[in-house]
Amino acid sequence: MKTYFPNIEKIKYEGKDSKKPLSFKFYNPDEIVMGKTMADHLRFAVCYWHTFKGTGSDPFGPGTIVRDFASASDPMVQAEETLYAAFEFFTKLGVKFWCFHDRDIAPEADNLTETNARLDKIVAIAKKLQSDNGMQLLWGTTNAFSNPRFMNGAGTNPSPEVFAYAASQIKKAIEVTKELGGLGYVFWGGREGYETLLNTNMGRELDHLAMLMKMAVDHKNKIGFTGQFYIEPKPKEPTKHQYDFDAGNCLAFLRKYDLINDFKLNIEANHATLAGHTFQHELEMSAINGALGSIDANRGDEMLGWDTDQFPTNIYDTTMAMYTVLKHGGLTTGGLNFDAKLRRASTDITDLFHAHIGGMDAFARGLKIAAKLQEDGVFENIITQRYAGWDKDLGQKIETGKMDFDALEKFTIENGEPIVQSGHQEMLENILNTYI
Ligand code: XUL
Ligand code: CO
Repeated sequence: MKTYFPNIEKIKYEGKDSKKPLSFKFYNPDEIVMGKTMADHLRFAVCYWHTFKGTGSDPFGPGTIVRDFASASDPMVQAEETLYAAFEFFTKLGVKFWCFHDRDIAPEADNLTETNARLDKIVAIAKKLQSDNGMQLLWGTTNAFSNPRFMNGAGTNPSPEVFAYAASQIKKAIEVTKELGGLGYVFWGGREGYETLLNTNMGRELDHLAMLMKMAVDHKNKIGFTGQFYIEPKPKEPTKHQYDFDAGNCLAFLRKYDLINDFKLNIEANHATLAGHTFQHELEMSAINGALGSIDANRGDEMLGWDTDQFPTNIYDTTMAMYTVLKHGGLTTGGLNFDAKLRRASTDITDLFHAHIGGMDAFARGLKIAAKLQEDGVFENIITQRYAGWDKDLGQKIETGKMDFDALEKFTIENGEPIVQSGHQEMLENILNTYI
């Protein structure tokens, strides 16, 4: 069989003292952390679009990355070769999950019927490759943002004909996700947003988006797809105002349109920072609303205000993210999908391995540090202490709804000035650093 990575053997765990670049220093899949293997905690997934379709193109120039598997002139041959290369990559890297958009794996044809036939052909090969290699689809999705027909949005397009096209694509993408036994399906509102209110009826667009989601839920039930639906928040880019701004915004949308029980969130690190939040904030916001679903593991650049989609390397961030994930019981249907791309000048095929190895090691370290923090109850004990007043007389009366403004005023007049308590932030940061 043809190999696309001939000089690369299966990546092994060698421990932190290994000097071999193509090895894991911290990610040891079978190592038990808090009663579960690292592999089961982290559930790493490779994303198809950046890893196998990324060319390094940017607004200033064309692609720089040339791959053997993408060299065929016939787009369907190219799609097949890319798929074989992808499964060789997954196996050599040692991940169990992958994610894709419909258009990543099979090229569009001249009409939807032909396009769907192409997709079916590739999906049949993918199904066999999944079972031959013990791989699972973490989630599928549709690309309803690249084709110019979607320039004014998909579900939020001013033309119902485009809405219909988007719905047809989503229908098929959910069906192929089901066919591949996908554990989930993601809605990222690619061009669901707007540039100017001079031409936009925001209320009507949001109603339409909700209608599209409702139809998706109905179709899911109709065909018996049992995977989890996710919304992936992002505040801006490509449009100025993306409707799925952040976790809080998505949750409000889901509640308003009575969709809250049908969706969880797929939180992406770089989208969180674009929204002016930390990655951990978005995870925590999702979790406290029962909506922590899956994660797009990447990072932005502190100096740049756009979605740089870099591979995660910051141990502080991976630690805090895993701390929140562990605190809320871990990932169930979801996983850590590397929605991350190589820098434009990282053109070697080995760079793809280095990038993923680095991301996996960064999360493995984050997991271990977070587990230790959790086991030692470092912050939990301090937080419990900080809110101790709420477990006593006054706090309990307020929490259980036994007080009103008159009663609280009476209490305050009788008891005088409250005693302030320090938040001890610097001390806590110092403690955290002793763990990192
Ligand atoms: C875009 C992004 C998407 C989604 C899937 O910023 O993150 O790749 O993850 O459509
Ligand atoms: Co993403």
